[in-house]
Amino acid sequence: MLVIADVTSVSEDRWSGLFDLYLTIALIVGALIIGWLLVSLVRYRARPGAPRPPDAPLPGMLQPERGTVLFSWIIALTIAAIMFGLAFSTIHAVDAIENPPPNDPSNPSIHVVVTGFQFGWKYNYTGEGGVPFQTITEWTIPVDTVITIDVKSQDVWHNFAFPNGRIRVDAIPGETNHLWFKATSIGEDRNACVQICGAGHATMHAAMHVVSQADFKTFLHDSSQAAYKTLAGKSLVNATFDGSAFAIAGHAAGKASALNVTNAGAQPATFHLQGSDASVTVQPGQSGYLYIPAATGTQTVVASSGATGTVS
Ligand SMILES: [Cu+2]
Repeated sequence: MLVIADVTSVSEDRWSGLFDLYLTIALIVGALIIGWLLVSLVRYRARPGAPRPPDAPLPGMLQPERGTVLFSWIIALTIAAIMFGLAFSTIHAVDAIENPPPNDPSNPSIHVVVTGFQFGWKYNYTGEGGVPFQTITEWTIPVDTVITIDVKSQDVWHNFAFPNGRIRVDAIPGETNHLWFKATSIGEDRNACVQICGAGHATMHAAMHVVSQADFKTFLHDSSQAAYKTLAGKSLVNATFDGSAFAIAGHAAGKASALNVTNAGAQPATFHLQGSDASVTVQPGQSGYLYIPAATGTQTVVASSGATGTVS
């Protein structure tokens, strides 16, 4: 059975509050206009033999002035005040949509880059040890986690949306738009393109799987291992850490590489590439991967003991 995941974009009441505000104003204005129209239709209808109203305009004649200028000013200023109020609350809501809450242990977050193309969506993740991997027309996210996304397009204008989360954001070539949201229950949802973008627009769907945080860890691990396996087939660099010194064999000049680190020491050790957040922790007797991006010159890998090795 398909369970639709609950999605919170910003604080739900903020969104809903804005929606209710616009709906209420629209209903009041609509009722006034349609009501006045109906009253006028009945009250001022043409009656056989009735005299012509004295101020009825004749062809070629300017509309005679009715009422007072003050009344027009009151109407105009009221409308302006309402528009200012709406603009103010909308700008605040848009700010909240674009700025995610700070990432801390009590409020974990992940980052995904979403790219629209004719006709589908690509989802770019950063995996374990910093390795990039991609899923197409479907993606997986953890529940109760802030998902920050960058939205891009590789060809024409698209619009990334999921109606259940009341979320949509333009995907524009050459630009990056930002968005964050949180799924609050495990289940499925569907992303769609809501900007007509060509012959295949109607098929531009993607499945969104909201899974438990443990299942997401497994997904991230399996996807990272698969990405390293592919990368290792093209460029593999081996390294051994004996607890104090760090030796790296092979080189990776100018191409992205999988660095396979073996921990020959007696303690668990963590390795990271200088200048990057990505790291890998390797238990004694085990090995793990660290991603080395394509770069020219020398790159330094630092072990938690402080020992360094260089990849050139
Ligand atoms: Cu599209």
